[in-house]
Order: sequence, then C-alpha cells, then structure tokens
Amino acid sequence: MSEQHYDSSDIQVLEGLEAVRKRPGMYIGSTTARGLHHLVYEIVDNSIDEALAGYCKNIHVTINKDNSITVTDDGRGIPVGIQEKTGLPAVEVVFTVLHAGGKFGGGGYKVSGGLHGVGASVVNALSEWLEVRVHKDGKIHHERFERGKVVSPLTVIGDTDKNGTEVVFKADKEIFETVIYEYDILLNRLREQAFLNKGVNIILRDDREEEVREDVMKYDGGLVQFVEYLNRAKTPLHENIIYIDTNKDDVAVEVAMQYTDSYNENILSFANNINTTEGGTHETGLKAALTKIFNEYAKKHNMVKEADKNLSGEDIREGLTCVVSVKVLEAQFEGQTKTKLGNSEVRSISESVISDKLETFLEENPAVARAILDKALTAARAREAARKARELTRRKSVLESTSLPGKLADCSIKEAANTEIYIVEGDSAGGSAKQGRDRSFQAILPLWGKMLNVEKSRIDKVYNNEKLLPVIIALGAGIGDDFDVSKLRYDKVIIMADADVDGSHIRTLLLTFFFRYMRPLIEEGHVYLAQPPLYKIHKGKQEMYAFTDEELPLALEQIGKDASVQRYKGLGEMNPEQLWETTMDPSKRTILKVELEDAAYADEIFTILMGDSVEPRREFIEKNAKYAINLDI
Ligand code: TSJ
Repeated sequence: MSEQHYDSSDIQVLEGLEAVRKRPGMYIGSTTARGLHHLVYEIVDNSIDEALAGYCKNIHVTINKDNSITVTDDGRGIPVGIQEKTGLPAVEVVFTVLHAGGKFGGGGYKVSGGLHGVGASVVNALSEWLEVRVHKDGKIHHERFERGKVVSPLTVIGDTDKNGTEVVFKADKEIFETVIYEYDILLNRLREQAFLNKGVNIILRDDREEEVREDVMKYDGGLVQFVEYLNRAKTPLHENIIYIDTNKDDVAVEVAMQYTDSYNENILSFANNINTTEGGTHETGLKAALTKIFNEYAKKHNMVKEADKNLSGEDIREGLTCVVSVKVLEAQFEGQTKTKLGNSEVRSISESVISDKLETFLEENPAVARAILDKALTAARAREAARKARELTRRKSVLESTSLPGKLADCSIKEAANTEIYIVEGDSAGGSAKQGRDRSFQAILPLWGKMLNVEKSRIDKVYNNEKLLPVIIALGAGIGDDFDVSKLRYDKVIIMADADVDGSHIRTLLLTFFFRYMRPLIEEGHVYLAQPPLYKIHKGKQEMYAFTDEELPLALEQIGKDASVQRYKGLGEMNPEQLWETTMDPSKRTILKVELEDAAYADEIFTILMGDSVEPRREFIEKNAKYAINLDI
C-alpha cells in the first residue's frame, strides 16, 4: 500500500501561525483566564522535558510587573544552528512552525505536554511580543517576535559562561479576555509538576507587587511528598506511604498511596505529566490491583467468610489518597477532553506492579491491613444501608408520583428548560422569595436548621438526612452513582443565602454536598450563587442598591448628598418586591456560576474547609482570602 495520506499534524504544519490567531480556541482550549495560564504551561513543559532528558535542574518562572512572563532554565539551550530542511535556525523554527517541538534532538521520553501539546509556536502566535535568549557554546543568542513574526532575527548579543534558555512573552490583549495572571493558579500547576518530576527545582516568583512573592518547589520524594501534601489536612490510618517507582516494558510507573479516615477517595492520575481527569488504563489497572489484593488478603486471613460476597472496589477505596503517574513512549489520549489514557498495555503493567508491591506491603504490615479492611467492611455495611434507604425513596416516588417536599413551592412550567429553583436559607427569606418570585418558572425550596456536613458522614447518613432529602427529591435526578443529570427538574439551581458567616457556611455545606454526591450538577454548570445586595441607598423616591463594599461610595456619588444608607443584615430584611428586584429578576440580578476548574483542587478545598484539622484551615483562609471570596467559601 503506497496510498498517500495526511494526518492532522501534517496539515497543521502547512498552516501558518495566522490560523492560530484566527482560531485560538482550537489550539489552547479557550481565550479565557484558563487559556492565558496555559501559555505558561506550554513554555515550562519544554524546560521540564529538558530536565527529564537529564540536562536541566532549575526552572525559574516569573510574573513580571507588566504581566509578561519569564521562563528560564539551565539546560543545554535550544539549538541555534541552521536546519537543512528549512534553512532557518532551529530555535526560529521552534517558535514559528506549528508542531515543531520534539522534531530534533533525540533519545529518552518526550513526555510532558500542555493541553494539546501544541508548544512554543502557539504561545508565540498569541503573544504581543516574545523574546528568546539562548545561552550556548559561550554565546548569548537573541531573537524577538511580535504576534508570531520575526522582528529581530537571531543574533549573538554577548558572551556567556552558562548554558540555558530564557523566554519572555507578553500575552496579546487582542486575543485574551484577560492578560492578568493569578499567582495561585500557576503555583498549583507548577507544584504539581514539581511533585511529578522529582528532583526538578521550580521557582515561581511574582514581581508585580512591592512585596515579592516566591515559592521554591523541589521534591526529591516525588509522589510520596505529593500524597503527604494532599493528606496534610487529613488523618492517616498508617504512617508509611506505600510507594512504587519502577519500569516495565518501556512504561515507567510511579504510584504513592496512603489511607486516611476520610469517607472519600481521592485518586489523581497522570500520563506523561498530563492530568488524566477522565482516567484510563493506568487507573483501571490500579483499581483492579486494589480490589484483587485486598479481597485475597481478607479471605486468606479469615476477615471475611469464603461464602461472603467480595468487597467492592468502592468500599476498598474509601479513604484512599493515591497518585499514579505513568510515562509511556507513545501515549494515546482519548475521551471528550483528551484526558483519558488509551494504551491498553498499560492496564496489565500497572495492575501487576501495583499488585506485587501491595501484597508485600500488607503481609509486612498486618495491623495496617486490618485497619484498612475494617474500614472497607464498615463502608460496605453503610453502602448496603444506603441502598435500602434509596430503594425506599424510589418506591415511594413511584407509588405517589407527587411526593415532592412539602416546603417546595414549585413553578408552573413542568419542563426543566429555563426553570430555576432557589434553595433559600431560612423560613422568612423563603416566604419573601415565594411571594416575590415569578411563579411560572421559579421554584422555591426553603431550608432551615442545621445542615449535615457530608464531609464527616458516610453515605447512609447522607441518604437518610432530613435536611438533604428535600433537596434530592426536589432536584429529581437521584444521588451518588445513580445521579442522572438529564432527569434534573430545573435548569438552574440557585443557592440564596445571607452574605454573612452563617450564610457562607450554608453555601459551603451545600456545595460540598453537590460536589461529593451530584458532581455533574456542578460540572455541567447548573449551580449558581445568588448575589443579594449589601446596602440600600435612598433619597426621597430615588432608590439604589450596592452589592459590594466597593460599590457603596460609587452609588452614594450618583445619588447625591443626604442619601440614607441601610445595611442589609440578611435576606429576611427585604420585602418580596425588593428581593425580586435585586436578586431574583433575571433582567436585573447578577448570579455567579459555580465552576469546577480543577476537581483535585476542589477536593483539597472542601477537605480543608469542612474537615477537622484547624491549622490547615487557618492557613488556607489566610493565604487565600481573595480566592475564598471568589469561591464564596
Ligand atoms: F520551546 C520553548 F521555546 F518553549 C522553550 C524551550 C522554552 C524554554 C524556557 C526552554 C526550552 C528548552 C529547550 N530548554 N531546553 C531545551 N532544549 C532543547 O531544545 C534541546 C537542546 C539540545 C538538544 C540536543 O540534541 O543537543 C536537543 C534539544 C531538544
């Protein structure tokens, strides 16, 4: 067969960088803040590859005063020689030809990768300007680009006794919705990369404020330190972290795991340094190994009877924190977001290396094995009780099809499209909301009393909880594994609580519940936070509202002198008309959509905020005052 065919990469090489500027989303996912931060990862990934090849130890990433980014490494320096094929310096090709990365040099894994592994040329195309300085063979080579085009060709600008690469770029404000970086977003991703690539020293620095912020991240313990970090606010069941770092059939497998007393599982998986949020064969292999080895151990040591059903994978993973990272030569990424590892050989490789290690660990640590299995057995009993409770509710709703919660004031439209449910804290606010709403498409469900902290409860408690049951039934889409977002009875689920500490607590409890038991509800963008005003300003017949402390002086300025200001202490102080006008009328209100940027990070936040450990919580709130407001936690 000599049929000529082009694959997508051939076609993309033929396209110029203009194509990237025309359709940036195709290359970096989006032009939101998320896409902006991806530019940094794309560049840093190149330095990490150099570190994995064994030539670079230190990577500096700096946010400069003008929100440009500098990335420096002490590797060999991008080659500067003229390429035969193009007649251009290799470094220029890296920045001007799509998919040029990894086309020269050789050996070892080319493993790290950004969102779509598109590389430096895309960053160049989407930058107002970009400069590269290569320290190599005693000379400093410099080249400058603007919006992807060479404006200052490669020249030697001086002598040097170092080797390495420095890239400085400024994201193009014509392309991005915002060109202002968030330090914590970069910090989280770079920390993750430091854990995944042990021994690499990554230094993040923020030069924008008087007070410079800097984090140095170097983890010689690799994934062991990653798990320690993830469990810093949890209570481990055993001290020693189970650790595997091995190679089999050209696949590098690194795994670290530790059980805690939490009721959740937290498994993070990576393939070639990419977070595989959709899972894949490495994760399947891991889960198979856990289920097999723990069940074998339980039988062998008479912790379950031969006739008993096997413990389920879910029960065995309760409380598990685990990071699995594989490096494969030709990773195949599948799934909607290309974050699912497809390589079939990886399943059996990871299952076998993990099984071997885990079996040995359990035999050598019988007390730990017993503690984990006791917990799994309790989890199994709770799950069985939950199943019974769930069947009871299911049967009930089949028998009496109108068994909606008594407190629910439903809307008259019956199709979910364009309808909303307000989950309101307190009976009095609930009353105002019921009177003020547009009953055709707005439903109201008041909540009252103390809400269950699902972070501290097993699933059976959650299913039987009298505060949560009305929420589950009103939404109509089930819970846990049975949750089916297509059955949702409303399009928008809006949490409406006071702008005070108690309100914030209710919001966090509800969000934790949705995150743990109805995650697609958040992932698919159905959850919103109402934004009631903090102040009412009035003078004579004139009325205005201020929704933040910053808005108040502006509002006062507009309305003029002698205005009187009323600070709302709670939703209950507003009459139905005011509540409608300020918070519920779709043509006037603002509502915040709750977004799940990063499920692993969200797990951390909920663990820290809702868990038992006081110190991590205090630290988190101090460090993330700004974040916390954004997240409304
Ligand atoms: F690509 C890039 F511009 F985004 C970029 C690349 C940005 C930064 C900050 C660093 C790098 C980079 C590239 N650091 N180190 C390297 N190494 C190489 O490109 C290199 C050097 C030598 C050889 C060789 O075979 O001699 C091969 C390669 C790939």
